[in-house]
Amino acid sequence: MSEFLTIGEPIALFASQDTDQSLKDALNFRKYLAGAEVNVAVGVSRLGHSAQYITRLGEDPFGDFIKDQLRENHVQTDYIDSTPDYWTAFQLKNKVSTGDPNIFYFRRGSAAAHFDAKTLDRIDFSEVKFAHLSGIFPAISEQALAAFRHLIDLLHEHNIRTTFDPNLRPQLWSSPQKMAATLNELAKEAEIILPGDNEGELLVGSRDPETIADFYLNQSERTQTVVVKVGPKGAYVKNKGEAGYWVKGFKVAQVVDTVGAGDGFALGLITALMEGKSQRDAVVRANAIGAFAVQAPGDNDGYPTSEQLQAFLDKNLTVMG
Ligand code: KDG
Repeated sequence: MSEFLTIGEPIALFASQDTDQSLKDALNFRKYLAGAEVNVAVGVSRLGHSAQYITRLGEDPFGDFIKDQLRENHVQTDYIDSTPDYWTAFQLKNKVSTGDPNIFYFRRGSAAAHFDAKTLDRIDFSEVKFAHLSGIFPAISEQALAAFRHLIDLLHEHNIRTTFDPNLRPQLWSSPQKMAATLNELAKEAEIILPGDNEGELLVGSRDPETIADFYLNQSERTQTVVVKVGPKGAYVKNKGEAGYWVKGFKVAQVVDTVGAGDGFALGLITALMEGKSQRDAVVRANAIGAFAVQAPGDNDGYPTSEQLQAFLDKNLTVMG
């Protein structure tokens, strides 16, 4: 039983230690756990909430590594099975002094892409308060997309509040049009949508936060809130039938790696809402965890414990006034 659940593809990440070297030339790598949705599960658990992560692993050293990492991070694994027939995914990431790193995936035909939807029928939803969905899992195969739709039906049946992060990965889709059409249709099923302003261009043809928010609020009865992530500037929030508002981001001394910030944002929002905080405070926490994430080299190693988060908020909210 858990308060939170998510489904995704976990990845063994090899992050280069050689600054500004191409992936071809880099020689030194460190291994981490990655994958957008598993990042969220790890961060939710680090803040003291029970989190269930659903996936399929290969019976291989990466699968074993991921199981160990989940155990170390106290993420529940009741709905993870493994198969000898397909490999667990892995990826390479380079280290850059500015901007976003290059990422190369080895994930086509992975174990998670062969996820068995029957696993979902075993889920105990009785304690689940929130589910987080992202646009990556439905992109990895038709089988994963069908399972994703089945999970959405189950979440609706059990009246579970859902966040949806489009998490664009154009390399996983046959065309940008197919990506936008499928993700916008899936977004209709979520109460809260978390796009980035840079994703707006491909999804709704605009980077303007209000235009993006209005698109999603108008396309579905179910969607009540859109929170558009606008990098270090913070986030633009709009609820159905209300005027939008901004929540300022936090300044960070040094950006080490931007990957994982969006997942940090999602888990900050979700945990705060699960704890009954106001929406504005939840977005403040979302921005804060995004700031933690960009200061660490792995995708989820920078996420804070509750004590670290509180200390950061005490210090920085005073400074911001
Ligand atoms: O959001 C961060 C993730 O993107 C990263 O941890 C792994 O690229 C990844 C993916 O597709 O899940």
